[in-house]
Amino acid sequence: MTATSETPIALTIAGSEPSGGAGLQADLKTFQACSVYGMSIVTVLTDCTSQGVEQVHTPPADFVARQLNRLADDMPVHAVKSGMLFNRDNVSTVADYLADHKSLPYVFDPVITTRRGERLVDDETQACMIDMLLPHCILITPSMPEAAVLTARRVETRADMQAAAAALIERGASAVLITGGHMQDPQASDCLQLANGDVYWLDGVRRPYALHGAGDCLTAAITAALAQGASLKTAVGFAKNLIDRASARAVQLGPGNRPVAQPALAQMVSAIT
Ligand code: PXL
Repeated sequence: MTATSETPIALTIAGSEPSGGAGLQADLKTFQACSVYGMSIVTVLTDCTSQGVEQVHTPPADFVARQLNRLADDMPVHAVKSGMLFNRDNVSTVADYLADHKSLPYVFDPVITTRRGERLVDDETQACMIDMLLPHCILITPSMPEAAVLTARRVETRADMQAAAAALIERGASAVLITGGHMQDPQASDCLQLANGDVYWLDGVRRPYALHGAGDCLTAAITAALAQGASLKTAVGFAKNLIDRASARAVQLGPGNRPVAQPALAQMVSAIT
């Protein structure tokens, strides 16, 4: 279906995260704060809390495809992001959808490691992500550990980030944003590299506490801005500014990592737009 409607609509294809700091719940809250109508396809159910994920439950693959196909026939979509896809079936379902919607801006958050760098997907699923999803995305947004796994190289310094981004462009990505939250540096700078080789550093402040879901909210804010017609560079700059502010006001809600200040997001959007 061709995207029409006055109302910008963004879709997240992601996992359920009950504590609401990450996953599709955080995506929907971010879309809402950015004045975008949010829709969600649930890929997996997790038992995630502020302390992390212990178990993942996968619905039947044909039901994920069914949700996506019914939605595609029902309402327009102006931008889409994917989060935790977890298995090969979900990856190929998303790839089929994207092949049918070639002009739809797609932000690919490759959720393949935990915050601590532990692998969440097997080698086959990871290879399918690269083969099937990378060619469709307007932007891929790995963290430093994810960029290291995807490119099989060390990603510890700014130079490493730039080299890993170039390697992902080489493999077919249109643009790469490597988030710098894991950098051993007082700054938490993200590296944006475009297909023409242009590199932009987006500076942010490292917080003295661990965050939960900051990357999800960042990619959701990028997707929301794209749904509203922003250029990629504008969308990334807006989202980085927004999530940096929201990270500064992250509150300890559970015993584990802190979600960004979601209730204040809408007010922060007004302050920067
Ligand atoms: O923040 C990555 C992430 C994405 N999606 C789901 C998650 C998590 C991290 O815990 O649970 C469903």
